Amino acid sequence: MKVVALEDVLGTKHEVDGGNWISRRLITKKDGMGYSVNDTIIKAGTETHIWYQNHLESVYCIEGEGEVVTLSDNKVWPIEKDQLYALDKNDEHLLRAKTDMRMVCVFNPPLTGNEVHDENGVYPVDEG
Ligand code: 9YT
Repeated sequence: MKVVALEDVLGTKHEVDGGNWISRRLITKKDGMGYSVNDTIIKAGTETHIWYQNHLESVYCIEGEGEVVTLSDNKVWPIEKDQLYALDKNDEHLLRAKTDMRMVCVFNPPLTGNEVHDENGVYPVDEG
């Protein structure tokens, strides 16, 4: 087994600044788990368009509050500490942070660790 501390990732290439968010990639594809795990801070007052067409993601909010808007139906989903949302249909969405939000994000398939969103809020498929 292994133990990964947040401080092991801070300041490395696996601490990725996406502008509206900073993602600390704790478990990535190379760890061979079949999923990846990030500890992500979403910055207060931001709105981010996200559409993971190539990944499923579960997002567990452990600090802060905000909302998700699913764009297929314009439904607003308030999210607060101790709630998880699962993008089980590759849902295109807006993520709005009212306060700083600290999120534990699990991706299937796993991120390689270096991804930032493209102009459509997408991460590419990892062909490696
Ligand atoms: C919650 C969310 O999807 N934030 C965008 C960043 C992403 N979770 C990541 O790469 O950690």
